Amino acid sequence: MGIIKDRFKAKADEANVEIKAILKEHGSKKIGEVTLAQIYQGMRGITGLVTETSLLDPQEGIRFRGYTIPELQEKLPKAEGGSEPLPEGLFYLMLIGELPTAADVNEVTDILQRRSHVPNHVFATIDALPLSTHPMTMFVVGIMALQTESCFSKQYAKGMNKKDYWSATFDDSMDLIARLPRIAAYIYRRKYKNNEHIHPDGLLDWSSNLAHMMGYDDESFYELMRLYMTIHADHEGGNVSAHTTHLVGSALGDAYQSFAAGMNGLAGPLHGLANQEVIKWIFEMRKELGSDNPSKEQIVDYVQKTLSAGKVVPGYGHAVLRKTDPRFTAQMEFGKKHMADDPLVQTVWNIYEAVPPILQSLGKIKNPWPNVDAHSGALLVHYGLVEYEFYTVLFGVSRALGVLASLCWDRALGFALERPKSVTSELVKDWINGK
Ligand code: FAM
Repeated sequence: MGIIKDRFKAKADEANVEIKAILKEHGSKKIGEVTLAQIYQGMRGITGLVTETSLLDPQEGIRFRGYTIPELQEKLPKAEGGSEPLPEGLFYLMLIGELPTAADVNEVTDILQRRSHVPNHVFATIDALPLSTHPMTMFVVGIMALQTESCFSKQYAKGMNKKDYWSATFDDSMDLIARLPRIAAYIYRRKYKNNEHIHPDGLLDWSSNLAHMMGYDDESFYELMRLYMTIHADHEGGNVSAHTTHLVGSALGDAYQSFAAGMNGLAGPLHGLANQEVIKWIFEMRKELGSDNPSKEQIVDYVQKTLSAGKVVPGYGHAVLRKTDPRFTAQMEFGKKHMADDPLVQTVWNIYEAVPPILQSLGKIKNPWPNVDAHSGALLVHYGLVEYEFYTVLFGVSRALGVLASLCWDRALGFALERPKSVTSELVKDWINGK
């Protein structure tokens, strides 16, 4: 791991000098105002974090270290014969801040292969849960059971010097990323495939190995997994899973504790669980309408019914985006290339035509367009991965790449305990009355 760890340290040392100078010279520069509405309504638009790995523009969508998803698809190294980026390359880019060579990506793949051993007590802990347990609960329990392996916590207990926090966090993060596919596949095979497990294949890249251990060895499914693991990896620092990981890490929680907390955030229906909710909603729609490929008129009626029942249309809207999510577009391109005649994928495209005008007509929805979750399930179902309660686990495996690269940066930049101020409505009233 030496080369990549040394490169990261060199980049972090440079950044520390630069940021120290910025704060010395401009630390008191005001960058925004806060209104009462913002502190009562989810802090929308309040800039309060620094996250180096990616930046989200409301109109343009996500850029990872300045690169859009199409640019990543063009510039990141690919597997032999593949056309989708290897997410190991995106992890390198987010961590180091430079595009990786093919050799760099192979180095990351090798490191993850070598560090992927999962102690048996982790599987025994997952096995202690009832089979009916939600896969995300099994996933978080598995991550916490792995916490016994944390270098950071062991070294902190021995009196680790704060200048070494980054190094222990780097080691834990690489170990955790390496181990997640094994844990995810174990959960999938235990819950859905009679507990029949498949050994990892040491010749496969990180995403393909996950697919292989789940029991999916189709080359185009490998390609889907590479794309899936790339586009879900990061979405700047304020989304619930990234922010939670960062927050718990700011108290010097180790990578396992921090990421487990972030995954509980991802399990929320308004965040990562939406990817299962989308497919559940479409399956319910198809069942009620008695059709595998409902017409646009039928879809419009069903959307109205969903809204009248006081429910959200899953996969649509976003707290920051104000246009179609480029992660949706990347998936639509994949669908057109690999499964244009799939009726479920066509239904996703018909929903994309029907829903935005309806949401726009409500007047209250700031973003009527699809987000990443609106398309992901239909692609997985095409390959037979129909167990939609598992989908957020796949989202979580991918999100580890971004939030753990960020956690390494948090420790390397010596970020302090995060502690924003809260107020009471009594105090708010005093402000309003000029007291
Ligand atoms: N369907 C119905 N109502 C919606 C809606 C949707 N897709 N999106 C927003 N609204 C409502 C929202 O509930 C709120 O209603 P009330 O004023 O009655 O409470 C109103 O429109 C204003 O909301 P907003 O300001 O436009 O959106 P928010 O920033 O509050 O919320 C989301 C953003 C993502 C939570 C919201 O769009 C939503 O619930 N979408 C459906 C769930 C979903 O797809 N989540 C996944 C998001 C994805 F990016 C991810 O994290 N994986």
